[in-house]
Amino acid sequence: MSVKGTLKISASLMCADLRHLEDQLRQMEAAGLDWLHFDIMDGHFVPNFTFGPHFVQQVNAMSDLPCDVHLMVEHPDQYIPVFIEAGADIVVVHQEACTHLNRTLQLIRREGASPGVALNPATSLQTLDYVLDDVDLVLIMTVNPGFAGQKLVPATLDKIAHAYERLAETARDIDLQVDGNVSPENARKMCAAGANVLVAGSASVFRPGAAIAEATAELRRAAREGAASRGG
Ligand code: S6P
Ligand code: MG
Repeated sequence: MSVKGTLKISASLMCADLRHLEDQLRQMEAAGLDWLHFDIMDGHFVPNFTFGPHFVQQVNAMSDLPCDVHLMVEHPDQYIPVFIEAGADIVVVHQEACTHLNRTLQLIRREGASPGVALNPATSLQTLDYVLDDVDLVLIMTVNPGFAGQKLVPATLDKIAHAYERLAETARDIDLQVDGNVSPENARKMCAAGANVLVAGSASVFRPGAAIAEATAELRRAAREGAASRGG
């Protein structure tokens, strides 16, 4: 069995109420959220801008939760050291943004973080065949990256199941992460398909009008039901 079994929920800070960041972080910790998810966008790889390393460093100083940094940028090699210096524990790069993916993943490891690779909805899983020795995490994007609050791309549910089968053939333990419209309803299907790390944003933990603790508990329940239906 080679998808890391443990369910983890990574809270997408892009969807948090940043006017009250310290309070939001305390609520995330109290809710038992596992990781903090930082969406880094450069206005080139995706048509949007978000955070830089200074923000990661500030948040890292305020919380002990692991920092899961999702780099949606061109030329990621230029920025990996500075994000790791800022406190990134996990660095995920896009296959589509890396000319020399193997070299980039090794750079992340050498700089002291856990490497992950992200695939856009339309990117084939075949690319995984050549990098599974170099990653601790595979991220299947379930929306096209760039924005929160989008609809799930339906074909990605089968893709999660196929990725799970592929990871199960390997000797290494690798997390299978999903990102985009991870509502409780979708999380049930995603975990049934084999996902074990959920990025939680406006469809769940930061749903307008819902408390972080209750929304997290609801998401976790749905995820566990999904995993149980698979026998996981
Ligand atoms: C999207 C980004 C995501 C979003 C997250 C938002 O480009 O990578 O991490 O922040 O998906 O969640 P939701 O529930 O609004 O789709
Ligand atoms: Mg993300």
